[in-house]
Amino acid sequence: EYNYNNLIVEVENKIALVTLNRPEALNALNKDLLDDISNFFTNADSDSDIRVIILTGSGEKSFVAGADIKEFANFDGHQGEQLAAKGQENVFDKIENSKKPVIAAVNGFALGGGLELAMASHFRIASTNAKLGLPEVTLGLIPGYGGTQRLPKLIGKGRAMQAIMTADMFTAERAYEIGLVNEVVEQVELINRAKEIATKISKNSSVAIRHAIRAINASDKDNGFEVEIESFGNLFDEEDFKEGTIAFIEKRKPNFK
Ligand code: CO8
Repeated sequence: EYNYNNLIVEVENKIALVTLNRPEALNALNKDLLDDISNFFTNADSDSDIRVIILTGSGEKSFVAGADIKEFANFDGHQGEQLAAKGQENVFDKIENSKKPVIAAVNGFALGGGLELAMASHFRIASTNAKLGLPEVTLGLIPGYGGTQRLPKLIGKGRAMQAIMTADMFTAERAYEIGLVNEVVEQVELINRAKEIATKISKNSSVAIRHAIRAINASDKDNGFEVEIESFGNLFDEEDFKEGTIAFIEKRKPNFK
């Protein structure tokens, strides 16, 4: 019943296992994949066959390696701001405000937009090989899909500052210690464990859970997301952004002035 180009959706026992599937780009978020995710969440909200959603990435290496750098490399400030604003509204906020619980099963790299996707989910578990980080400053950008807002909430402001400034990745073990992920399991066990948690949730009152999500999310709202989008857009007009993205595509280190 579900048909998406870049998502594999398997529904069983009221649990939807949603696999982001662009293995050739380590599941990077391009426009088509973002559209698929957005459409899936719209459909899932009113689908009585689905009580819990698990998000994961295809392959054994990557959850999501970020927004698709090749797709936005020649955007200007206006396009960059639009991209971030639309993405936040149509995908990331939609996930966070989903009526059905969303578990991110982080099976490898969760970088940039990939970590932002995991953070927009209601909670995260990870496999031992997972690596999580926000490397946008290496491209002359900042996180544009809510990362500046959600990372400090989850791990504290000082740790988030350091992670975003250094672009360092957290190992799964470290991510667990600081509360970025709730559990770490071997990769072969990851989906089973996610399904086990989902099954437990699916037996509780779905109307109560819907209200719990709404109440827990209610404490978050201020204008931080707007500031992030505006700064994100401004950076597209800077030289560093051109240098950062071109360097990535040319597989060399950027030379920031
Ligand atoms: N975008 C596009 N293509 C990508 C991306 C990406 N984010 N990540 C990996 N790929 C591609 C590579 O280009 C490569 O393609 P090809 O084979 O055609 O050269 C293929 O996937 C495999 O990747 P690598 O060969 O690089 O694999 P490695 O094992 O050597 O390295 C890494 C894995 C470390 C994950 C490396 O791929 C990497 O550093 N990727 C980029 C990570 C990154 O910087 N992510 C942040 C992107 S910016 C972002 O997410 C902004 C969020 C806010 C956006 C708001 C609106 C846009």
